Amino acid sequence: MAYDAGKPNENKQILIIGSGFAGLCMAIKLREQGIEDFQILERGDDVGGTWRDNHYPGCACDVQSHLYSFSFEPNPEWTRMFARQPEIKAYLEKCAAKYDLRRHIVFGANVQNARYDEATATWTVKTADGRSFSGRVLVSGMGGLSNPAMPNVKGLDSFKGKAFHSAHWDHGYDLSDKRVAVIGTGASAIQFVPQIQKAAKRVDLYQRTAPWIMPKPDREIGSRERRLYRALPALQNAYRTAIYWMLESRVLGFAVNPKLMTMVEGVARGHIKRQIKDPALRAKVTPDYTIGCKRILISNDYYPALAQANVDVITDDIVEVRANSVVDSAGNERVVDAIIYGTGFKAQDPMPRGTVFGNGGVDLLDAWKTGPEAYLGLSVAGFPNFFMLVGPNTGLGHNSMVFMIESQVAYVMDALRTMRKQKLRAVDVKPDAQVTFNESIQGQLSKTVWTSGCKSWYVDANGKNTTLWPGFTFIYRGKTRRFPATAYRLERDPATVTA
Ligand code: N01
Repeated sequence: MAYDAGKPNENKQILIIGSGFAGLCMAIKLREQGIEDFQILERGDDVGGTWRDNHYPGCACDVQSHLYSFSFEPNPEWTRMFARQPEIKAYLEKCAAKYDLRRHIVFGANVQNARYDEATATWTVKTADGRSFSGRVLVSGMGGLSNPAMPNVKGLDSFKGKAFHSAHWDHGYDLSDKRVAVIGTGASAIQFVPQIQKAAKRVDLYQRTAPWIMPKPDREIGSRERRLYRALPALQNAYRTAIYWMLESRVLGFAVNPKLMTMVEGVARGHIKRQIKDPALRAKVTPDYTIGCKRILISNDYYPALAQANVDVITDDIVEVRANSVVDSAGNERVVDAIIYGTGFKAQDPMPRGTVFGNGGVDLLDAWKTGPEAYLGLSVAGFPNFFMLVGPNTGLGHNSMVFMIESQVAYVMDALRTMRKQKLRAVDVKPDAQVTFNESIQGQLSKTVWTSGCKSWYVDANGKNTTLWPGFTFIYRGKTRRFPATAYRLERDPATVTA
């Protein structure tokens, strides 16, 4: 049967994995085109993706909310320039309600694996509870940062106190008067450390690499301004556009002329100097790599929190965790009640082995011998009708991911239109199109600040950047505006082929 966008069907034509920004955007655009025969498989019990899972104290967006929201669904009610997690989660819930998406979502559907069957051109998805779903087209909206990473430290399991990852925050655990070890100083940790510092008796902050941190241009959005946005949507849109171009201009430093980053570094150094008086602490938190190589963080309360008497920044490596303590490479053993892992996500391993199987039962990881890669970050040769939203090399270090997601969803929509019009049952990107595309972006990436010599989750163990888009997002938008059928192997539906 050819893909038919018009007719609702008992057997779902499209399966979407995940109901975060990506999965919801896909579903909204399908419904806008009158396509109802899709199902969203969601492992959690609510929508929101990363904004449902990450609810640690202080969790907020580090992209301005006017831009970190759907272009077609502006929210005049944001109460801050950089909205906090509860507001972003509420925004996504509101979108799900407005577009009546919940009836399409199967909650508690934790995808174990997805297999493509060439004979029937069908994807079959199995969930952890033994259920099975099938569809012609599979869209992954799983995101690159959904599986928490734990450090590889001796004795981790022997710890008898309280321990949790920032993505699994236990709000039931009262940190008052507790001695807490925090491992990691990335985007998540710099948001929760100032919050827990106020309550905890001690915070031992284990910093492996100091992050570069810029002042956060955050402010409240008062009721008058919100009224204005409600009355004049064009005004909010103009603001959004201005933010977009302001953030986009950062590509000039990141990817066009990394020497420009020296100016930015000056601002970050000034931020340290203004907020930390102690020279020893200043030295500890000053990074020794080019700014921008790792994600630039923004905060106004992190450095002041580190300067408090109950915080100790420890730069010696952790060598062992014992039943009630953490031991560092200088031989210090510090007794703690709790360990909080701010150790990030498995960004280099977005789809673990055994998850996605394409033509001939090939595991996606076997197709990815030199690390994750896809044509436009969306399609992988040998994996027909499979589209990845927020796939390889489409992450950003400088602008809003929602912009990339909308570009990708537009591409998938055009792919579906092409399948319907041309009566295709399968589209499979040609290997040479994938190779040419990836050679081109790897060439561009080799000249960027992200490969200037630091260790970050952007690059894998071999120094290959498999996560970031190498330049301007409007270029990506241009490339994804149309589904390029000539780059794909097209399979006509046998039912429509006449003798
Ligand atoms: O994780 P990270 P995150 N011993 O990978 C350290 C997004 N995000 O959860 O730098 C000691 O950045 C590790 O050290 P090092 C955003 O895209 C967005 O904070 O590798 N330390 C690092 O300091 C972000 O980039 C928002 O040397 C160890 C930290 O753990 C991404 O999520 C908010 C260690 C991990 O930092 C991930 O952020 C929050 C060890 N063995 C997050 N192992 C927004 O506002 C690891 N580390 C949109």
